[in-house]
Amino acid sequence: MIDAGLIADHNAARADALAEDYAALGRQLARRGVEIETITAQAQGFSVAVPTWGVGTGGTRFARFPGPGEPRDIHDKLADCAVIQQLCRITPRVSPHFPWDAVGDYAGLRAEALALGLSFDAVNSNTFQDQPGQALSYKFGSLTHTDAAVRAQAVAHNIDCIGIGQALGSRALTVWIADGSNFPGQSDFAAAFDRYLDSMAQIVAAAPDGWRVFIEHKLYEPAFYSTVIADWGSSLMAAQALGPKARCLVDLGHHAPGANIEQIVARLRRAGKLGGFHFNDSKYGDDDLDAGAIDPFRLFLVFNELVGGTQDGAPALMIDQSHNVTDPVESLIASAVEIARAHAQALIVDREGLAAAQQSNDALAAHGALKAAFVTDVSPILAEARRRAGGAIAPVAALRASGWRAAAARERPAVAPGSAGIV
Ligand code: LRH
Ligand code: MN
Repeated sequence: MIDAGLIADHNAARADALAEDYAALGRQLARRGVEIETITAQAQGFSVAVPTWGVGTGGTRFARFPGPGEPRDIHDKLADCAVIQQLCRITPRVSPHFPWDAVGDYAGLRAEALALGLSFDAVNSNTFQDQPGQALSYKFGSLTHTDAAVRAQAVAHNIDCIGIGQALGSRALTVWIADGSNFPGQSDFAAAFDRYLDSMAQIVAAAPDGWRVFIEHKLYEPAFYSTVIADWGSSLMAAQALGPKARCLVDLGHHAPGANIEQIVARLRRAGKLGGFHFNDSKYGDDDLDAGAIDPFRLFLVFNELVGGTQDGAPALMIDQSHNVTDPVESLIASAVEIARAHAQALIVDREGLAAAQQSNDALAAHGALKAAFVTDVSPILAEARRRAGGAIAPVAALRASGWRAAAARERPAVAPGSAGIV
């Protein structure tokens, strides 16, 4: 962990400037009828989960270039997640992936996380890779494979993940499958979807009351002609067929360029099926770039659909990124802050003004109501919320000043370059 004294000194050096900026923003918002303390309190209550697979350097199919102090296992990953939470105070939950994070003692892992100030969000299954010693291959699919024995193997793995999740105190399972085809004619679309529903019905039935099973759609990759759960329509059809525990998870990078994701969010909410998010950013495909790095306005528009209105059960907010060229811990801190920024900006939208302009078809005024919130620099609110929660006013600067990465590098053996893939 970072030395608490260092964070205190770091904040002390920045407290006056923050107080000045906070007061100025408070006056600006007051002129717009917004009470800054109300927004800061909501910003303090905001949180987003970090992915265990995101604290190590990520890669592509071409290569992965590990950095210094790479986490060796789930224990190192939890330690890294604890540092992110210590500095930004909005990431108290971790989303694990199995079998990447498999251990022998899950009660012990839960206690270890608790001691670090962390708990577990949705667990993720993995039937998109073959594990050493696995009986049947997922080369041609998993939950939708034409061979019932392969489907049964994949269902069993997901049910195992639910068991692990229960031991960890999680209340949700995220199911993303790579199932699809690379050639027209290779797959019977209807039959594959029916096999999906049959397999998922067994998984949903195994989930305890109060649990959610998230269906994560993705347009393509690794299948490059068709994907069984390719879009929100397929996901919603499945979630509606599978009952109340089944919900749709929106990974921002899983759509065609130009897709109107905020409208997809509005539709899933209206259907009462918006289960959660994997936040990241992208310019072309499933690039898994840092949230808000490419299109922060789109991220804001997604939160604009989340703030206000109702749906039973708030969606699970999680990050899913691959950090190929940055320090993963720095990127996760910066991304969590950008996601909190989009949330805070959505909170200050003049909802009455927006509704009136929409009703009177005053397009410019309606757009202006959103833009006015988006262009407001809410950084003082986010920093003040962090400071009040015991975090760092400038978390990435504090991390760098602490020398934490160098210390991790001294403790953890260097990882040889050479392997490819996202983790
Ligand atoms: C698939 C995905 C899924 C995870 C994986 C690491 O692209 O978004 O959520 O299982 O990335
Ligand atoms: Mn994802």
